[in-house]
Amino acid sequence: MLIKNPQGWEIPESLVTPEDLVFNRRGILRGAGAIAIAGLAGAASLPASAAEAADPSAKLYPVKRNASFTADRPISDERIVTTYNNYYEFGERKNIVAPAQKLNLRPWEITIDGMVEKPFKIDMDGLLARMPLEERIYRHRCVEGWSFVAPWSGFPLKALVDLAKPQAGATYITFKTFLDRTVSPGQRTQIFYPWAYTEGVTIAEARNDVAFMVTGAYGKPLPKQNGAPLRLALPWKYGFKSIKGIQRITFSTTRPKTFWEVTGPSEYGFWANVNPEVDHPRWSQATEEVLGTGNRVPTKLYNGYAPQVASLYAGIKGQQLFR
Ligand SMILES: Nc1nc2c(c(=O)[nH]1)N[C@H]1C(S)=C(S)[C@@H](COP(=O)(O)O)O[C@H]1N2
Ligand SMILES: [Mo]
Repeated sequence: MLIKNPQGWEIPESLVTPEDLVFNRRGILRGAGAIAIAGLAGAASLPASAAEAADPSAKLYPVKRNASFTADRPISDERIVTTYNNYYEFGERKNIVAPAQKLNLRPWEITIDGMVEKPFKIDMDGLLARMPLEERIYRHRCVEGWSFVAPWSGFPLKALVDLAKPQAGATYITFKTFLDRTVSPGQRTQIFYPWAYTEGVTIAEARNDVAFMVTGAYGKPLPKQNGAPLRLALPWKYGFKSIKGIQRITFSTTRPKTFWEVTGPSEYGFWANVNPEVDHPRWSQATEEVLGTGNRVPTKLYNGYAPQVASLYAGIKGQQLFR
């Protein structure tokens, strides 16, 4: 995100003691146990294919495309979208594909709590079974000034809100990424960040048609580096709102403090709606580089989704909607 970390004591990851090797004798024991259990499971029922063993949702894709969500630009190369990533849990550089593979996608439990009728946990495959899956072509605009177009698979966020049954007074939803220092080098060594990564929306935003939960891409399960097994896509907002690796969804009356708001309050806010006329404090937001094309093109208000979302903000005054 191009934030300069002011801490002089920040040290490169390569110099940090690999504490999982030093302290984690229990980790080694757990590893041995896991192999034994996998052996038993394998004897009982062999998985249909290696892909399904790795991700039991593989058989769900591809899903039917929803023709209401198309883009006025070509879909970006799958190779680009799946190799040029922002995922600070796995490093601050763009190529985090290799470290991200350490993330275990099963079991994956999502906690739904706060102001709901009854808090509950649901495992990823149970959630997938209950949600209406579809494919949408979405634009993505990073606050850093680059963009792409991707075919995401998933379900409308409002379907999840309905499943959660928020109480009448709830106004905000907070999303949190997994927290596991044994898996995430960022959470282990970049300790000045306010982990776990946190994002939020209003329930009105969540109920908008465009707000989408992503579980797949390019007709397949979502790659780990893109936020598997569950991420958000809010394409009218800067990319950092589209939180990856979601494990907790909390309903409240208070507005969450988000990861980037806490990290850089003078540069990043809660709303973060795309607006080419409101500059980032350190660069212009007027144009964007469309990944893979070599072109810079003008950025659009609400990233082109103004007809669907602008009315959400009609009543909001005196607040910084565009950073
Ligand atoms: N948990 C988590 N979610 C995250 C981020 C992150 O660092 N951690 N980066 C955000 C940013 S800045 C962008 S642009 C998008 C990038 O998504 P992509 O890698 O699928 O393109 O993820 C967003 N979601
Ligand atoms: Mo971003």
